[in-house]
Amino acid sequence: MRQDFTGWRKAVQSDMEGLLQSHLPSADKLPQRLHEAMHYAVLDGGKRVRPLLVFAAGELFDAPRDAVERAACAVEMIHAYSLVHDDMPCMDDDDLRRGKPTVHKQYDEAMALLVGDALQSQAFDVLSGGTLEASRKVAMLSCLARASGSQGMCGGQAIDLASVGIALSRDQLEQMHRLKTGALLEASVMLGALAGKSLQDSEVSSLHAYSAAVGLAFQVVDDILDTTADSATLGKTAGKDAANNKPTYVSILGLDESLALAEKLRQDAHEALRQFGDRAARLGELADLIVQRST
Ligand code: GRG
Repeated sequence: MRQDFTGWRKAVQSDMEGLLQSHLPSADKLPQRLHEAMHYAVLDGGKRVRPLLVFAAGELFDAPRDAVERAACAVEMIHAYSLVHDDMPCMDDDDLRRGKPTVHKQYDEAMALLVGDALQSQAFDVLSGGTLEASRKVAMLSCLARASGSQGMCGGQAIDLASVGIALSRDQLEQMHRLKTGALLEASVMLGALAGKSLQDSEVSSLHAYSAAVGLAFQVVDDILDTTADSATLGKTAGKDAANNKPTYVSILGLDESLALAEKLRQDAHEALRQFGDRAARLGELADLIVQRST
């Protein structure tokens, strides 16, 4: 019988802790302080949304377990690196992440820089391992590289940094978020799929439409939570966007329209999965989770 969604989600989240630990260099290996700080950044925290997307897409396309696990760890390492760098004084300058002091607060700035750099390299090393055929691995490596680089997450971050105090249009805001947050969420779906059986063009299109909807929904909800939730619930500083004079969906559309947009995107995500039928139920449930989350 199919496992219920909450049981499945908790099992993946719990498995991820051991998997990430096993794919990180041991904390007692030289240089111990760097390895310890990498563990601090990655383990014991986070919702693991990106790994959940990898696992759900992997299930849909019958991907081998080891390849799915490697992809899930790789994408989470890239995500953790982005959070460490984003929190640094040269970017968002934050003290709290995942309910703990940020890496540059717990260690120091130089260590935070190195932790991010090393996690990025580690992600690609993990993804290049395993027994999947080489052509598939290359496709997955390329997918993750593009999503993380200047035409994906880093590019979105550059636009974000340049937009402080500037009145962005809704389209400009959307473009920034599609790169900054959406690209890695989309890569999570595509990595799970690429690890499995060959994809037809129509399946690729549906997965892109699904990922685009959940990627944007994730950010709209992030903006909503930034204004409606407190720091203790979020595990990060709430209200930062307004304090930093950053454009958000709530500042452009208002709260009610932002909530309606998140719901519309949730429905778009389900619509995009239609051709897969019940086999894509997990991805549908993840779209619900992303929109209905409270942290
Ligand atoms: C520094 C290269 C570089 C990129 C930073 C993703 C990012 C780009 C910055 C994070 C800043 C931020 C708060 C973005 C909003 C959306 C987001 C990615 C939130 C954090 O992701 P969650 O909610 O975090 O999945 P957890 O801790 O649950 O993994």
